[in-house]
Amino acid sequence: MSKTALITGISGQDGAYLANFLLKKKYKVIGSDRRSARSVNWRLARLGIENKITYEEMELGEVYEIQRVFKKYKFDEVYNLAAQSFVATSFRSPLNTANITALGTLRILETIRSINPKIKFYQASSSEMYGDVLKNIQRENTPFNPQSPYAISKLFSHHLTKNYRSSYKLFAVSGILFNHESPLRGEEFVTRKIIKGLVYILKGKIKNLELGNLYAKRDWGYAKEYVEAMWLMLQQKKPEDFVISTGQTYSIKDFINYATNYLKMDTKWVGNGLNEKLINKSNNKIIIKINKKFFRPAEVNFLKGDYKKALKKLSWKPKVRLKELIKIMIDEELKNI
Ligand code: G4F
Repeated sequence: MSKTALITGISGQDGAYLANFLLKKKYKVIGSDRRSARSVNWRLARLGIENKITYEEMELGEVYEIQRVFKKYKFDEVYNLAAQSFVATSFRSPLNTANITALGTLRILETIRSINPKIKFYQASSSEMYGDVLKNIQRENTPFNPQSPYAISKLFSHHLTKNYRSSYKLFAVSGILFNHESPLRGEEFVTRKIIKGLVYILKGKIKNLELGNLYAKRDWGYAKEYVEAMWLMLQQKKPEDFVISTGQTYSIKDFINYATNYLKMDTKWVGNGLNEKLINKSNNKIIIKINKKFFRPAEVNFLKGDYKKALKKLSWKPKVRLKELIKIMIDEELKNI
């Protein structure tokens, strides 16, 4: 018999890829979102699956809405991908971030515990929880040191998932996913902002792009591959948490250099600090400049994850590395301009 899965945050990048993956495995997919996001299904449309999903409006701030949805269907698996997921916004909206990204998880876990404790639960934990890192490669047992209301909310949900697993014997797991990108990434995140910006500059649609800290380093993988790891975690005999990453780290500046290289833009960096700029060598025009409004009150400077446990127990490993990921994102951006 086919399984039924609930994906919260269905309209986001991971929600779309996971829905596509589960549909291929013959799951019945129920996708939920908060009201305002419901019409934003361009990602599902891009994957050609917008008519294959059953949509439910479910505000994670409202426990009655969650209970209503859980009473209506018999879920085998629940993937909690919904969150206020933009780190910068969490500094401006800490209460909303905590209510959705932290307490939303508590509302779901309480619902599972009271309505059907057999449901398998996946929590989208984040490498942001490592924050100001205490080890130069981060694993499942590396201590956390979160640096934003977003990361603190994710850490609450991470510990809560563990706690419900040990206290109530739920099959509840967290995937600690490092940054994962794709052509379906929101335009506010740095990778898509850079790719879209450079393509628009090349096509003469905009003059230049403004960014914040160019020296933060991230472990960037391909989102389409990462959703398979989420599913694999729920197919194990024993519920356990896993790091999902590439094991490689690059700065925002490296990312820009690879992208301009692939786009065959002849550029050079000049100046430093807030005056650093990327110049088009052929006409001396500014392509990228720094705007301090994109700096965060506290930054996560370095992330690099060790996916060895996932390789050993899930037989999962990343295939797409950064240069290939940039190529995928640029090719799709050029196609859809
Ligand atoms: O692309 P970002 O906004 O992603 P961030 O903050 O690493 O978070 C993402 O990955 C996490 C996984 O580790 C997720 F949990 C989270 O939900 C989200 O998906 O920023 C990446 C880096 C930061 O250091 C930021 O300061 O890029 C730097 N940056 C520099 N200029 C910028 C910009 N980030 C954005 N968004 N916009 C800029 O103009």
